[in-house]
Amino acid sequence: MKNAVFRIEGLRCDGCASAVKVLLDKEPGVKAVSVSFTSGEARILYDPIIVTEERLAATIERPGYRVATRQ
Ligand SMILES: [Cu+2]
Repeated sequence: MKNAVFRIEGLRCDGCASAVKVLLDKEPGVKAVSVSFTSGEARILYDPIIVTEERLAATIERPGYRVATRQ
């Protein structure tokens, strides 16, 4: 299991953060997600054998948000 922290640009409210969380929760291999509008961060616990960090970033960016940094 791996932990990723993504800094997201474009979240405008708690609803945006919730929408990103719903998308990430649907991704196979994702075990736990928290997305904070206040910090602009997504914290994701995932299985790197099932899903890649690149794919998670693409999922966040699909509705138009931008992943600024990953760690
Ligand atoms: Cu919003």
